[in-house]
Amino acid sequence: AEDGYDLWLRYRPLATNDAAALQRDAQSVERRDDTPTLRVAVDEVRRGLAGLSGRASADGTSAHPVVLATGADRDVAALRLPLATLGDEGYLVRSTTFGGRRVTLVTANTDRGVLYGSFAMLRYLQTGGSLASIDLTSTPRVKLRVLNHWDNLDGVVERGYAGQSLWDWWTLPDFRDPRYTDYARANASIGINGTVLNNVNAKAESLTPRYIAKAAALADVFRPYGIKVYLSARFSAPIELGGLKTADPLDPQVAAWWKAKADEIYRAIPDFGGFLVKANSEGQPGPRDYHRSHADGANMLAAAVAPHGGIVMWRAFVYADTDPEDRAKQAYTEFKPLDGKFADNVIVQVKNGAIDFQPREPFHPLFGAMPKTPLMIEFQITKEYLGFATHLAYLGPLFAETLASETMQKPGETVANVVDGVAEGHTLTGMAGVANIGRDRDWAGSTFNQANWYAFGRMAWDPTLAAAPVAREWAAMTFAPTPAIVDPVVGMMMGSREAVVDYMTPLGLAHLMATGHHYGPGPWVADLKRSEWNPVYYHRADKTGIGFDRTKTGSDAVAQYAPALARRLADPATTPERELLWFHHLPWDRRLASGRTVWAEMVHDYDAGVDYVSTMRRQWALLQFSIDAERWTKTATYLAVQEREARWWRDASVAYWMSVNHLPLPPGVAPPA
Ligand code: GCW
Repeated sequence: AEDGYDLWLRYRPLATNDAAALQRDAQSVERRDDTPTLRVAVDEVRRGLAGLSGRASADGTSAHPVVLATGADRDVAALRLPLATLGDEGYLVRSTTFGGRRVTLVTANTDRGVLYGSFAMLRYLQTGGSLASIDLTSTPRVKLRVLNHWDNLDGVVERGYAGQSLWDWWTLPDFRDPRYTDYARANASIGINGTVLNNVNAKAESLTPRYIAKAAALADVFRPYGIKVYLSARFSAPIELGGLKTADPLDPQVAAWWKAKADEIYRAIPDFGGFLVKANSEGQPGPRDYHRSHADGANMLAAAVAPHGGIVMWRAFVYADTDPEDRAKQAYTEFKPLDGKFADNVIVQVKNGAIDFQPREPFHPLFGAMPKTPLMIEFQITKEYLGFATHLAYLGPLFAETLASETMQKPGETVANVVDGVAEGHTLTGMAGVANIGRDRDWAGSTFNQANWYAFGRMAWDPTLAAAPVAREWAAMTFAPTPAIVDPVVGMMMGSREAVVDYMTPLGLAHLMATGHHYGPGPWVADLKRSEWNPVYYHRADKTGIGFDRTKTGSDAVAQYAPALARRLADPATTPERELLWFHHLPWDRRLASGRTVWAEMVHDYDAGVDYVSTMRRQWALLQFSIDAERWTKTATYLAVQEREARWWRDASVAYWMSVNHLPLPPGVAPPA
């Protein structure tokens, strides 16, 4: 059955002519060396070619075999291919003459590169390419392309909407569920090369010998696929596990404890990637508990893993309820002065925006503001604030919008240039995505959520990719490479995130979700103990106006951006309307570019969001006989849920705003039926 388990690696037979060509030309696959990675690459290519050509197997003989070989191979070396620029992970796939035969050569400097090239070749075929003219080459622009699993040791996934954790901690390390291998295949196919196994809200227990052994078993499964394992570290572990009285990073006993712990982990996992740390945020322990800086904390851990080549990913997502400063400013205030103070093997992990994974946020002001420090970007793939698993929201446009944002710190500098290291010449670069993966048959809770995992991987490989071509690839691989399917599916996807923005948080509003779980509207909530968790903290609506004044007359968060950008954002007239109420508190009757007032524009956006979902439902209905029943029906059902809930969002929000502004519905808007 088409239950979505195969993700975008379905390998169903291509249309007749293409399948026939593959049967003729590509029925044998050879590898010129024997490494675990080349073995899994050959298996994947055989599986893919057999599936796409409609043959039972692809290990017969053929005139044009596919050859997998690294540049170390003598025959490959003789071809003098431009491998020098490919680095450790780039690849080259080319139709060429090799040892007297016409072959499709998949090559690279390393076997990992060959694996990525193999997946690239399959993707090319799955999206309608033909081997006769194949000529592909690509090198990742970002070094660490990492999933962050917020998986707890009891199997519950924080903000996970696709079932229990994939990791069965009870049966590890002995039982290596074949699903772990499929997880690795899916990740390798999109270039993901690291995975943090446990939640950033970490338990010290994950660093005990028994959990290290479990992590080591997973690392063994992932290794051939080029994927390294990382762990989230709880900063107070020396107290909880080591019996020390303190976790002060400058205490020699504490440093020694971490060093011994790192040595222990590396004995079990020689290529362990390192630690991810959430410190002094939302109740987590950290160096600030001892009046030390985040750099002191990060550097102490970095010293423990440095002898083994490990790194520390230190999160900048910090804010404190005791701090009266605008929450959007606190991370910058804390981290900007630490620029240049971090050890070489530390990378600071910064969320895409300054609050918290909202449907839309302006890019985080730290990007471009810490030139001496490698910064990695963190996106949320799981849709905590965008309708969980049920709402269809393709996040490619969200990722791309942030990455393409100009920091204005230097001419032409974008967030992508900071992330890929080009801006400052950093070589330690990275992109993290909070995984949306669980034990559901379809991994991600819905077919369309798989696209967000896919897009994250593709954009981590190349943060300059646009959202639409990535969606096209995914749709072709996930359904079929025919325009009759790809065009309408991509059409639905491309506006879907904007629709969520429209029906949840139009015009730059944010954090209006019902509290705790973050599902459904709650703009009226005002009674939480932590004031900065209350939606009213963010929208500040009253009888006269709405929005958060982040200019000089307010929190002055705009001053955290480069001067030229700060000037632009200080004036509502030059602030992009999509971020208007993020930066400004404006009267309800202020006129916008459309000629409508702020109030009328908001209502207009709510309606547009609902209408978009209705349109997606109609478009999907037309695809009923082009898509298998199981995936079609589940998606159709979810779209119906989304339409109902988009109305709920609109109607509840509009009613609440009316209770605050006492304005009538704008002219021409009919009250809800
Ligand atoms: O978005 C918030 C979530 C928390 C999460 C936190 C973080 C892991 O509501 O569940 O905790 O962000 O990113 O640390």
